[in-house]
Amino acid sequence: MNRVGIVMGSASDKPVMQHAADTLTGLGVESETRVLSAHRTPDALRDWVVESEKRGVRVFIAGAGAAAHLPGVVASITTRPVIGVPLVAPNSIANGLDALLSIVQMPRGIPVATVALGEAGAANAGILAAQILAVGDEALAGRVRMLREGMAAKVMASS
Ligand code: RP5
Repeated sequence: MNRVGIVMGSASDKPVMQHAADTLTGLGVESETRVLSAHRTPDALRDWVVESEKRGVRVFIAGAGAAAHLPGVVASITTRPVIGVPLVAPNSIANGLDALLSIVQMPRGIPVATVALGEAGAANAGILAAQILAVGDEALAGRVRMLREGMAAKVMASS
């Protein structure tokens, strides 16, 4: 069952958002990915959020650049946790500051957990989604701990 739904505003976002999907795969979490836009395909976006939640999606990851309303709109449709990934659009202002502020400045009552810009943020979104699911899944919690231990071992080996 796909427990995480990943959505992005444009096909041009795919290379960066792939890091979220790959991270989840590495942790043994199945996900599904869609390109849907808050502005260009609002009805299809709503349908996908509602239907994927019914199919078993428990956490959403939404990545967008520029006027990055996608994560906030997803959060307005569902009460599942939504993680927002700011991306650097080709016409970005200040290397993605536009998207970061669009995603982080949600109104009170409709939260989006905002991660860092770009690839690191997309990977962290995958880890954070896994950590949310791991609250009720001890096997997954163990895999997240192993990921941490692997990172620590790499750091120690590099000194
Ligand atoms: C956003 O605008 C997308 O998420 C993308 O990051 C940016 C540019 O999209 P395209 O014009 O390349 O489709 O909606």
